Amino acid sequence: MSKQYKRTLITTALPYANGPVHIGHLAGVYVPADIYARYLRLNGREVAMIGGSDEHGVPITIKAKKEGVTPQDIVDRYHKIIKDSFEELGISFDVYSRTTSDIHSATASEFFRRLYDNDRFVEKTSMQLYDEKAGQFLADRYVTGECPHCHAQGAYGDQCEKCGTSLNATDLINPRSAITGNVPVMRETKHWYLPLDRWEDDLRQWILEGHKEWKTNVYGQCKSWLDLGLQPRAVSRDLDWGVPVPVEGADGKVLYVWFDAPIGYISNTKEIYPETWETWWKDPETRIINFIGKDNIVFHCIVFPAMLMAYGDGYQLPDNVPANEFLNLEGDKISTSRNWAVWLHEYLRDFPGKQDVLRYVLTANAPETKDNDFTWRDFQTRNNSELVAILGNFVNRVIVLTHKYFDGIVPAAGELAEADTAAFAEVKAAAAACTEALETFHFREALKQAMEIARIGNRYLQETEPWKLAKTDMARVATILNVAMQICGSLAVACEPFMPFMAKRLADDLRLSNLNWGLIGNADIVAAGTAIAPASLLFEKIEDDAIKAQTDRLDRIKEENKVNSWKPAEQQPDVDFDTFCRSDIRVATVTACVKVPKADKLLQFTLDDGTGEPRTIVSGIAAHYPEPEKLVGTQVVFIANLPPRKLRGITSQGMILSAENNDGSLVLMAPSAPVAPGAQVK
Ligand code: B3M
Ligand code: ZN
Repeated sequence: MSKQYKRTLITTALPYANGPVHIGHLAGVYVPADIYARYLRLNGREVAMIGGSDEHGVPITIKAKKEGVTPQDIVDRYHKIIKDSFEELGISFDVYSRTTSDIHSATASEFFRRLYDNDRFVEKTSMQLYDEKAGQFLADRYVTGECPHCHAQGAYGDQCEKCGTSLNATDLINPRSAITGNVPVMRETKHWYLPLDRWEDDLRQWILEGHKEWKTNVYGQCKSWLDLGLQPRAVSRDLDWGVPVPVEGADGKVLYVWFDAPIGYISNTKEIYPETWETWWKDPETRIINFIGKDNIVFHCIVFPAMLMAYGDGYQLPDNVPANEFLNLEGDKISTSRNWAVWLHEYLRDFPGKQDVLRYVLTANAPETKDNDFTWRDFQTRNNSELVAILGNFVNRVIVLTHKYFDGIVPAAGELAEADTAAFAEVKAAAAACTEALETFHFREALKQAMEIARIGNRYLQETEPWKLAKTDMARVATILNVAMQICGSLAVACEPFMPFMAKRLADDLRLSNLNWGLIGNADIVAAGTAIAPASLLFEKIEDDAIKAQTDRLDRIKEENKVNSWKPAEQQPDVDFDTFCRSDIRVATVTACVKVPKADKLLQFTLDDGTGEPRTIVSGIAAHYPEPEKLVGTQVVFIANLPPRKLRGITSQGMILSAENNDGSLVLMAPSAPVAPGAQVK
C-alpha cells in the first residue's frame, strides 16, 4: 500500500439470515476481516468494521415456505444466532445490524429513488419466467437450470455457483421452478434495469488499469466479465418480501436483494455514525476494503461499484476486494441444505472456551488462493502439536521458570549476550514479515510469522538452557528470563489479531496494558519488577473422543443425506410376458437358518417348500439379519427354477428375494398373510 489513508472502512459480506454461519463463512470472510481490523487498531489506525445480516431475498422466503412460517420469523431467529455466535468468536464488528432495519429501507429506497430521478435506469417490460402453480414469477433462487456458460446443472436464476457467472433467469437452459418443480411459462412484467454497459469503460479503467494488485482470482474474474461485455441487470423483482420499489406503479415489486444488500454497508455505517457516516464513504482519505467469498465477486466488483458510480455524490469505490476461495469439509463441499457444515454456534457449544483454536485452524488453513479442506484430524493436530506444543509450551516454560527462580517477579536484564540480541533481531524479522503479509491480505503467512516468534522463543531457551545455569550464574539466568519474557510480550501483541482471547489472557498475566503493534521485538515490553500471574495453560490438548464425536456426527449426516437423495433406480428394459412367466416364484417357510461358517455375508436357509423334501438356499443377506435363528417360522419368497449353484461347498437351490432399501439395507420379501408352503407367486 503506497498511500497512507486516514481511516479504513472494512465491510464483510452480509450473511443471509436463512441459517447459522459455518466454518466456510468464517474462513472466507469474517476471520480474515477481523484479523485485519484488529491489526489496524493495534497500529492506532481508525477503523470501522461493518457487518450485518442480509434479510431479504429468495433464500429467506424459500426457507420460510419450507417451514411454514413467515420470512420475518426466519430472519429474527437466524439474525440472533448469527450475531451472538460472531460475538462469542470475538469478531470485532463495530456494528452488526440487519437489512430489515428502518434505516436500511430508508437508505436503500433513497438510493433507488435518486438513480430513478436521474434517469440511471432503463424501464423495460419483458417476458419473465412464471410458475402457474405457485402463482408467482420466478427469479434468482426460485428457479434452477443448466448454466448457459459452463453447462453445470442446478445454476440459479441470478448466478451459476459453479462458474460464478451472473445470470438472468431467462438465460437458464431447461429452467424449473424451485417451488413446485414445474416447467415455468413466460409472462409479461415490468422491471427497472441498471445498464451496466454504461459504466463498462469506467469499470475497466478502474479495475483493469487501476487495481492490478488485486488477488489474481478477483482480478481474473473481473477481467473475464468485462471481456464478455456487460449487460443491463434488473434491480427489481416481483416478490412480497423486500424493500418496496419506491416509485409510482410498482405495486408488488421490491428491490432485488443484490441491489439492497450492499447498500446495507452504508445503512449500517449510518447506524453507528449518524453524524459522520459520510466521511467513511465519501472522503478520499478513507480506504474501503470489502471482505467477501468468491461467489460474491461480481456483485462487489462490478454491480455495486456501478451503482455507486451511477449515484455519484462522492461515493468512493473499494480499494481492495480480498475474496477467498471456498473451504470444504472432510473432502466435500460445505452445504447448508445438506447440513454438511460445522456450524459456529454448535462449535462454540461443543468446544467452550476454544474460540482461538478455531480461529487459528481456519487461518492456518485459509482458502486464500485455492479451495481448501477442513478436517477434524487436522484441527486436533494443529491444536496439539502447534498451539499446545509450541506456543503454549514456550509461554508456560518462561512463566514457570520465572516463578521458580525469581518468585514470579520479572528479573532485570544485565548486559545482553549475542544470543539475546540475535533473538530480538529474529523476532523483529518475523514481525516485519508478519506485517508485510497482513498489509497484503496474506493471513496464513502472517499467522505463520506470528507463530515463528514462539518457535524463536523455544529455540532461544533450548540454546541458553537457563535451568542449567541456575546452579552457577543467576545473573545470566536473570537476563535470559528477561529476554524470554519480552518474547512472551511480543507474542501477546503479534497473536492478538489471530487469537484475541489467548492474547488478552497472556497480556493480563504479564500485566501488559495498551498493546500496540510497534512493540513486537522490543526489549522493554514487560518491565523488570513486574509481578506476573501464576503459570496456567494457554491451550489444552484436544483428546480423541472429542474429535470422534464430531466425525461420528458427520458420518450420521452422510447417511441421512444418502437416504434423502435416494431415488428409485431407472426402470429396466421391457421383458416379454412369456419370458417373465418362465420364472417360477414360490413361497416357503423357513425351518432353519444359520450363518455359513467363515463367510461374513452368507446365510444358509433350510426351507419347507411344500414338496416334503427340505430345500437349501444360500443367501447373501447375513449383514442385515444378525440373528438368523429368529427367521425360523417366517415365510420367504424365492425363485425355484434357477440352476443349482455351489456356494462355499453348499448347493444352493434357488434365490430368496429381498428389496434394497434407500439406506442400502436388504429386507426379505414375505407374503402379507401366511400361505401354504409351495404356493406360486403370479
Ligand atoms: N448475502 C450472499 C451470500 O451470503 C449475500 C452477501 C451480501 S453482501 C452485500 O453469499
Ligand atoms: Zn456456470
